[in-house]
Amino acid sequence: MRLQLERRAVLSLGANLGDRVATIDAAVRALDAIDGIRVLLRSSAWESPSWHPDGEGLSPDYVNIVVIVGTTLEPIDLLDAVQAVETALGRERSQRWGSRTIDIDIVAIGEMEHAEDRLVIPHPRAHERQFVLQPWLEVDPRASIPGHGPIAELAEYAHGDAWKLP
Ligand code: A4P
Ligand code: MG
Repeated sequence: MRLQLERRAVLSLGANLGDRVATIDAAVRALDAIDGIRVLLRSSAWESPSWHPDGEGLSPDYVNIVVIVGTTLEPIDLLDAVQAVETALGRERSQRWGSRTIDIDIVAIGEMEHAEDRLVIPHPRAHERQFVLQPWLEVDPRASIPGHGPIAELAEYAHGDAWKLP
């Protein structure tokens, strides 16, 4: 048997259509069932106004969570895996930044910095988003984003608002 390196990856899950929390729960179960991915930590559900380059609150509010996974998959295979889960849960990709039943973004993979057409790590907008930083702080308050710094400091300046659901 070959030993495979397991890396820690941070995923952001978001939904603003349908039963948002139920879809996010199903996505976490589906991720954990994939060979090469195990869910280690999961934040509470946080709600926030929809962000769009044209303005906030133009579509229904989102629920977001952060999960920390251990993965032996290569980064591009992890992207394929999360996109397969999105598709299985009814995600339609008609419009960038459009409303969605589920979106799964790869926020970070260890200390990796990586940029190609299909995959940019760390996620280029995660560091400025409360809906990523707040749930992430809950599960790993000492984390940093490569190239940007500690998430506790980034959260002091990030714009937008996010509140924990009861
Ligand atoms: N891609 C590149 N890097 C990554 C990465 N690190 N993780 C590529 C995931 N995907 C990555 O994504 C478009 C393409 O990005 C993919 O094909 C992949 O190859 P997509 O999921 O099809 O479309 P998208 O989600 O609309 O684009 P993107 O760039 O992920 O959008 P954003 O900027 O993440 O915005 N408001 C609130 N409150 N909460 C949210 O979660 N999410 C968005 C999505 C908008 N507003 C939101 C939220
Ligand atoms: Mg996305």
